[in-house]
Amino acid sequence: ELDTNSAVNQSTLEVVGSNHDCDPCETLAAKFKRQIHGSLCRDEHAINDMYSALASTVKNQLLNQWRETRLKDNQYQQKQVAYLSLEFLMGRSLGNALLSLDLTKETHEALAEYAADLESLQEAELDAGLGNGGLGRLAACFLDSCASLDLSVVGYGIRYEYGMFKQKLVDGYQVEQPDRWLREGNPWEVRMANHAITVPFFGHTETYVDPSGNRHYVWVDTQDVQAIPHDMPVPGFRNGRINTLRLWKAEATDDFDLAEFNDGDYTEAVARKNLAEQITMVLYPNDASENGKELRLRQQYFLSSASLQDILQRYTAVYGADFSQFSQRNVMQLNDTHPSIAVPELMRLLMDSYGLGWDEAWQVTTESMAYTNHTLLPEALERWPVRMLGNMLPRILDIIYEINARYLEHVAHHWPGDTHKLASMSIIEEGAHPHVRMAYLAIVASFSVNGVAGLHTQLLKQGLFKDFYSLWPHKFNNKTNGVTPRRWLVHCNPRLTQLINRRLGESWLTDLTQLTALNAFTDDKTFVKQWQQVKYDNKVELAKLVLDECEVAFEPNMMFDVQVKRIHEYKRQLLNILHVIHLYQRILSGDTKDLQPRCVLIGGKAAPGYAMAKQIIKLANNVAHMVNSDPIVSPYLRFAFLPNYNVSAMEKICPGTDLSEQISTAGKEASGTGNMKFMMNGAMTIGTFDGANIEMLEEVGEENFFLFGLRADEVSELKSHYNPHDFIQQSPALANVINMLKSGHFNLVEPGIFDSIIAAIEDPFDQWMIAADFEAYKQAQEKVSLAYADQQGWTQMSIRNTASSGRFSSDNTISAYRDDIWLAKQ
Ligand code: B1N
Repeated sequence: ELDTNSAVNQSTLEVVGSNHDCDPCETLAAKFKRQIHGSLCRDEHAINDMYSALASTVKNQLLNQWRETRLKDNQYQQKQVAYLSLEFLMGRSLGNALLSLDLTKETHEALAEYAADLESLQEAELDAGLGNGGLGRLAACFLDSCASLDLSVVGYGIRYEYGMFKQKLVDGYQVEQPDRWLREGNPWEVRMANHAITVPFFGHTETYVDPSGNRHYVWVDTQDVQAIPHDMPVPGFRNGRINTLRLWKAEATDDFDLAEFNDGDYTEAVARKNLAEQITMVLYPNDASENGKELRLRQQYFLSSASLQDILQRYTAVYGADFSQFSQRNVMQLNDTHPSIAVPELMRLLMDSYGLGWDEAWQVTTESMAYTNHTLLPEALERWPVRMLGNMLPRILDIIYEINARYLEHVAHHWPGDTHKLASMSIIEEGAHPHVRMAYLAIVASFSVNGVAGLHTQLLKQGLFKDFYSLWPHKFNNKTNGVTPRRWLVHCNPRLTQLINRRLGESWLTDLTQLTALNAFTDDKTFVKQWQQVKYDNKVELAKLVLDECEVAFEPNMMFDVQVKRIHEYKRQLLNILHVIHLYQRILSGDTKDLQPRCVLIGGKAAPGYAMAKQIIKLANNVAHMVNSDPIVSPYLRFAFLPNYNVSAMEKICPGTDLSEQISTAGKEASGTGNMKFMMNGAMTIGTFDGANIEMLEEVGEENFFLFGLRADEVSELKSHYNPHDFIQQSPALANVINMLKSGHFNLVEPGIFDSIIAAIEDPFDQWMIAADFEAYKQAQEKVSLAYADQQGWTQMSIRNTASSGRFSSDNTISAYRDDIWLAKQ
C-alpha cells in the first residue's frame, strides 16, 4: 500500500524499499548507518544530511505499524473520522516521533559515534508551518490525541509548498519572507501517486431526463486538477497505532486541451500546468480574518472534493453502493467553515457519481457532517460571492440553492409569515452582490455544531447563531479546546517531566488529571526548591534564545513576562506595550517601590495586509529600543520583540515563562490554547474573563490567577456610550503614557508614525476598549509584582497551575468529541 519508492521530493538518492528496514533484529544504530552510507549525497558530517538520514530511518522503522493500522482501519472495525482542515500546524516531527515510539534512548546510542548530538539534529528540522495560529495548532494537537486514544482518524489537509511566512524585522518593521519548508525534501512524507484523485473546476452543468423520467445532472467541460496524496505518519503515544495526515498536492492532469494541442500550442498548453499547481502553492496568512480571494476558494474546494472522494472510495470498496451504513461508519469534522464547501460536494458526489436521490443523499450528508466554529469575529465569517461560485463550481452552486430552498421552507414553517427571518437566516445573503454564508450552510447540514470554550459556545447560542439555536437546540454543544501534553510538557520540558516522574511515576502521561497529585507537595520544601531550579534552568535557555534572536540580555533572576500569539487588536498586545511604557516612566521617575524586575517578551506575526497589527510590532520594537538602551532602566525592566514566533519557538518559550499574558477584550478570544501550554508548564496567568481563561481560573482557583478587566457583557453594554477620555482622565498613569506617546519620545526620528495607534486608543469606537481596561490591568500587574516578591509563594502557585492543567489535555477534549459527536450517531 505505502509507496515507499518516492524519491520524487527528496533531493537525495536513497536506498529504499530494502527489506532490511523491516528487520526487527537490526538495531536503530545499524539502520541509521546504512541510511547515511547508502546514499550518494549524504555527508555524515553535515547536520542537515544527518537529520534527513535519522528522520528517514525513523520513518522506515514505523512503516510496518503504519501499514497495519491502515489495513485494520480499512476494514471499518472502528468508525472513521475525517478531520478536514485547511491548516495543520505540525511543527517538527522528529522529537515527537521518538517520544511516541519510545526511541529516544536508542537514538542517543545510534548517534554516540558521531560528532553531532540529537538536539542539534532536531534543530535542523524545518517546522511544518502549515497553519496560522491556534486553529491550525489545535488540529495538530487533536491528531496526536486521536492516535494516542487509538481512534481511527485521518487528518485531511493541503500540502502547501510554502507554509506560514518567515518574519524578519527591518528597522523594527515586519518583513515577510517565503517559507520553503520542502527545500531539502520531507523525509516524513510518503507520496501516494497511485491514489491520485481528480477534482473538477469551471465548465457548466447540463441536465437530461432518463427514460423513467428522472432528471440527471452532468457537470461538463471541466478543467480538472489532480490531487496527489502525500501522507505523514501520526504516531500514537506508545500504543502501536500510526494514523495518517493526508496532505493533497495539486498537479496538472496529463491530458492537455486538445484544441490547443492541434493549434500547435504545445508549449502554451504545458505552461498552463502552472495554473493547476498554483492551488497548493501557498498558505493564506490570515488569522481570524478572511480576504475572499478566488484562489482560497479553489483551495477549499480542492481539499474538500479530494478528501470526500477518497473517503467514498474507501467506503465503497467495503460496502459497495449501499450507503445506508455510511453515517454509522464515517463522520467528517469541519475545522471551521474553511472546508464547508464539502457539504454540497458530498451531495454532488452521492447524487451525480453514486446515483442517490436528493433525500437519501441529504440524510447521509446531514448525519455525517459536524462543524466546529472557532470565532465570533465578523471579519472572519466566510461569505463567497455567488458569481464566483457559479463560475468556478457551477454544479455546487445549483446544489447550494436547492439546499437553501428546502431549508427555508423549514424556517417558514417555524416562523410563519416572518419574511424578515427568511432573509436574515437564508444561506444566500441577497443584495446587489449576493453571497453564500458558509457558516449557515455548515449549520444547516451538520448534526453537531460546537464552540471551543464555554463562554464562546454560550455566545454562539445567544448571539451569532441565536435563531439556529432556537430551530435546532440539540445540534449545539461545547468542546473546550486542549493541547497535547506529549509535545507541550514531556517533549518541551524534560526537566519538569523528570521532576514530576520522580514523584508520580509515568502514568500521568496518558491521564493528565493525575497531575492534581502535585498539590500534595506544595509544602514540601525540597520539592519547591527543585521546582524553582527547573524554572530557573528553563529561563536560562529562554534567555539564550532571546539574546540570539533579539540581542537583548534577559536575566533569569528577573520575572519573565511573556505574550506570544498572532498580532491582532483584539488580543491587545497594545495594552501590554502601554504597561511597559508605564513601568518605564515609573523607573525614570524613581518610583521603584514594590517594583519587581521584569523581562517582557512579545512575539507574533501580523497578517501581511493588516496595517494596524504591523504598526503595533513597530511600536513594540521602538519602545524596546528606548527601554533597553537606558542603563537606569535595565536593572528593573527589559523588553524584547521576538521575531518569527512559531511552534518550535514556543517549545522553548513556555517552559521558561513566569507570567503568561492572556489579555484579550472579553468575548473576543474564542478559546486560546497558548494559555493552556503556559499553565501546564507552571506559568501564572494574568488574564481577562475570556475564552478558556475562565475555565482555567475555575480549575486553579482565583488565588492562583491574576484576573482583571471588563466581562463580555460589560464590554457589549459599554459599547453604546464608550468614551476613552473618561478613562484617561481617571487614570493619571494612562494619561502619562499617552502623553509620552504623543510627545514622540519613541519615534524622535520618525515623526507621526504612531498617530494611528494613539487615535485608535482615543476613539470612542475602539471596540477593543484598551483605555477602559488599562487601570485594572495596571493594578493586576502590581499584584503580580507583590506575589513574585514572595518566591516560595509564587512557586507554590506555579505548582498548583501545573497540577490543575489536566483538564486542558487534548486527550480530554478528544474523548468528548468521540463520545458526544463522533460516536453519538452510531
Ligand atoms: O482558533 C483557536 C482558538 O483558540 C482561538 O481563540 C481562535 O481565535 C482561533 C480564519 C481563523 N478562530 N478563527 C481562526 C484562522 C484562520 C482563518 O483563515 C479564521 N482562528 C481561530 C482554536 O480553536
